[in-house]
Amino acid sequence: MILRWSPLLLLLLCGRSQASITIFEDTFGHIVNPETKSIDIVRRFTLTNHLLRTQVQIINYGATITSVVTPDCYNKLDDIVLGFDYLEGYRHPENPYIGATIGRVANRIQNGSFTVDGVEYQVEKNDRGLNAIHGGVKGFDKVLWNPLVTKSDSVTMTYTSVDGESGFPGTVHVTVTFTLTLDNRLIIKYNATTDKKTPINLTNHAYFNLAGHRSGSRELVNHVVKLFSESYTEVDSLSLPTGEIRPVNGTPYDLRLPKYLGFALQETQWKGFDHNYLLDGNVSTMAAWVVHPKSGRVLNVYTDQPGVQFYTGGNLKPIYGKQYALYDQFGAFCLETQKYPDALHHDNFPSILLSPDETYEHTAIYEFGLIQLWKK
Ligand SMILES: *[C@@H]1O[C@H](CO)[C@@H](O)[C@H](O)[C@H]1NC(C)=O
Ligand SMILES: *[C@@H]1O[C@H](CO)[C@@H](O)[C@H](O)[C@H]1NC(C)=O
Ligand SMILES: *[C@@H]1O[C@H](CO)[C@@H](O)[C@H](O)[C@H]1NC(C)=O
Ligand SMILES: CC(=O)N[C@H]1CO[C@H](CO)[C@@H](O)[C@@H]1O
Repeated sequence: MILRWSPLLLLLLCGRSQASITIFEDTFGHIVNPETKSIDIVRRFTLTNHLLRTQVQIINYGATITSVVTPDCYNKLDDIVLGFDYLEGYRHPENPYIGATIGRVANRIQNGSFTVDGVEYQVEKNDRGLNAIHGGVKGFDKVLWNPLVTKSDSVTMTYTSVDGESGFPGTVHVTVTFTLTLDNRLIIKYNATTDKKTPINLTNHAYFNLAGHRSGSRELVNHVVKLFSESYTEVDSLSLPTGEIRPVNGTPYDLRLPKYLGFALQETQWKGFDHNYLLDGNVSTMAAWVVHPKSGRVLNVYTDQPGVQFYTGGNLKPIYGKQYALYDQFGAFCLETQKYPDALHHDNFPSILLSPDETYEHTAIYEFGLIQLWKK
């Protein structure tokens, strides 16, 4: 009998240990603790799916996804998320939240002001001095989280945001668990509790380019996108929701059938996408499907949240990322699962207020796959 070299044979030879997920921990950088002045290690966790050759890296600064390496149809590995090689890149004030966990409130709060039970709160207006965005100047993306390897396939990060941080009421305990499964799903589970009523809705800001992080807009336009959504929340010229929920039908934002992103972007007259799409909030049904036909890479997104922000990187300014790759406008896309933006000012949007007797829970699943070129 002639033994042919096949993945199955490799699996048999290498034994059961290869059909597993492992976690490796190392040092990504150092940071001076602002209170104690002691030096804290920024830890990096590498989750590897040995069977499907996928590797996800997460650091505890900002509970940030720094790298996602997956094979293409030709078995060539590439990193498909934007990021930086060093901590300085993530700490830079102009880092556009690359890969980070966003909180307390993802997206914009108009004027940075809101009312909870008759009390008015003013939070930092860090969006052009007009609105609050992504939790303030020092949001959850700019703090060191407490990491814990809970299982052989999961890393959990916790953070306590004290009462009054960035102007928000209540001490909030937040937990984010990243799990890589054998079938190549990166599952992100968030939960949070508070001791005073406060707005909460968290997300992750990974920027994907399935052709590889250095491929830029040249390849972004070759992605094909399908969003399982019939409607979106309309925004004004400052990207603030008007409160209107519009059907996608007849608009450039209709992605109910697969569409080449280049064509879709052209239909928006190159204003691009930065829109919140309404979902049914069922974690077992697909929310988004993105394919890069040349490499064969596929990204499927699932969530229990009522919305997903589809962003095509229109505001990306030229910056150098990993391995001196130049990231530029329309060089990547984000699919941020979330409650609707500026929900605090729109009674018709699902509430984002969390009470002390409740637990905020949110699941987002990013599933990495390949298109099936040949049917068996
Ligand atoms: C925000 O400020 C503008 C200008 O002061 C005002 O017209 C608008 O009503 C404010 N919006 C909210 C939601 O407070
Ligand atoms: C929140 O997440 C942590 C870590 O996964 C878990 O221990 C805890 O039970 C969760 N709480 C709830 C209410 O789900
Ligand atoms: C969610 O979707 C699954 C699969 O389509 C379906 O079986 C289930 O009934 C749905 N759940 C709800 C609450 O609609
Ligand atoms: C629309 C929605 O689900 N809003 C939720 C925001 O978070 C709080 C706490 O989990 C929930 O009670 C709200 O229902």
